[in-house]
Amino acid sequence: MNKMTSKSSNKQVKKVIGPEKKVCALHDISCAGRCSLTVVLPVLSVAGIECNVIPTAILSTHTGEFTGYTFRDLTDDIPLIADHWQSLGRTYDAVYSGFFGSAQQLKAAADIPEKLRKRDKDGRNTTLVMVDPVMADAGKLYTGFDMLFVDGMREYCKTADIIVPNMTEACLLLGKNYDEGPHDLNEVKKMTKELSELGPSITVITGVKGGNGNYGAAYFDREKNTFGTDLKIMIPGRYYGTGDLFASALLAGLLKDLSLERACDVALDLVHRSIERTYKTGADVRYGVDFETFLGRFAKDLNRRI
Ligand code: PXL
Repeated sequence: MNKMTSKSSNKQVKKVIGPEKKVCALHDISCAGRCSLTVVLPVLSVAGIECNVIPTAILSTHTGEFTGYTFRDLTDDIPLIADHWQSLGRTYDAVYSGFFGSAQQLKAAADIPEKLRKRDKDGRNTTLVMVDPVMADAGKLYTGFDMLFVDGMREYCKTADIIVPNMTEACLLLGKNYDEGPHDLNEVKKMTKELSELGPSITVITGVKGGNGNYGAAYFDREKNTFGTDLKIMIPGRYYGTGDLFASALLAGLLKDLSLERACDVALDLVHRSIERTYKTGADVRYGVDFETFLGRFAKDLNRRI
C-alpha cells in the first residue's frame, strides 16, 4: 500500500468509528424467565451500546405466575457500585432503570444520575435518564408492591427525561382508575401530557389498546409538542418481559439518534415479532418471549435510515 492510500483509508476509519454509547442499567436479574437484565443486556449489546449493570436484586425467576422464587435484595450494593464507578470517572450516555424491589431502593438509587452524569465540553448535561416504572400490569400491582411504592415511584419519575409506563402503571402514576380498554386515544393523549407534567419531557405509554383489536404504544414529546400512536394487531395472551424488551429497544433507538417515532416503531416491531413467534411455537409464556431470533433484524433496522 502506498503512502497516499494508507492516509486516505485512515481518514475513512476515523470518520466511521466513534466512541460507543454507554448505558448504566439498574434492573434486577431474574435468572430464568426472560425479563429485566437478561433482556436489557442483549438488546443494548446487539445495538452496539455498552451496558454496565447495577443489579437491584437477584431472583431465581420473575414474580409473575411463579411461586417459590428466591429473592436477594441488593439495596446496600447500589450506592457502593455507583460510588466505585464515580471514583473511576465513569460517565454514561443514559441511566436506565426498571425493577426496584422496594421504596428504600428508589431512595438508594435517587442520586445515581448525578454521580454518573456525562457533560459536553460546555458543561451541559448529556445523560438521558430513562425510567421504566415497573410495578404493575393488567390492572394489578406486582407481588410485593403497595401504594407507598407507587408514591415513591411517582417521585422518582420526576427526575427522568423519559418514562415508559404500561397502561396500568400510567394510571397508578396519575391516580386514575385502570381501564382495560379499548382506550379512547384522545384520553391516552391527555394521559401522556399529564405524565409529562410530572417532569419527563418524553412519555411513552405501552399496552394501549386501540379499536379493531390493535395494541401498542402512544408517545408524547413536550418540547416538540408531538403525539403519536403505534399500533399493531393484538396477539392473544399475556407475555412477560415485553415491557423491558420494548423500553430497551426504544432506548437503543434513541441513543442511535432515531426519531422518537421511528425508535418506537423499531421497538414495537421487535416486540411484536417476538410475541408472534412465542404464540406460534406454543412456548411456556412465563419464560418470556422469543426475542433472540429477531435481534439481528433489530440491529439492521436501527442502522437503516428511512
Ligand atoms: O418485566 C418486569 C419485571 C421485572 N423484574 C421482576 C418482575 C417483573 C414482572 O413481573 O417480577 C422481578
